[in-house]
Amino acid sequence: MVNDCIFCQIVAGDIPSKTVYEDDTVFAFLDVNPLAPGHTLVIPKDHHETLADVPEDTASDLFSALHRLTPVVEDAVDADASNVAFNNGEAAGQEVSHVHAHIIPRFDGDGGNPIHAIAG
Ligand code: DGP
Repeated sequence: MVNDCIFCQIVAGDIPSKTVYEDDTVFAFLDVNPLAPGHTLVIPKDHHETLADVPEDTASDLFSALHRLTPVVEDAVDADASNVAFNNGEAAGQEVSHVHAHIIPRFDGDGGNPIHAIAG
């Protein structure tokens, strides 16, 4: 755990969050500034800054969770599709330096592309 990392504190339960999913290595919770209903963040429990820093077995667990959670999140809010994206590094708009995937539900005709919004 990195003490000044918001997401490490969320995993530890020191900062409250709306938990969507949890297992031994992965944690998922609702984004505090949702771009759409159900906007979910999926993170490794261990602190790694970017995707390249994540050990391969953890990356596999992360992708497996994304694979399983994406349709669940879509169904929960009756979405038609979703954007699944990483802002991978500060220059790409990553504001929290604990690697995280966004699952952003999309609805027919909702317009725009939230990837532009999360990338800042
Ligand atoms: P990014 O720009 O990709 O680093 O996205 C960071 C996201 O994290 C942003 O959409 C807002 C979200 N976020 C930041 N702080 C908190 C928090 O304390 N709780 C929750 N649930 N989400 C947070």
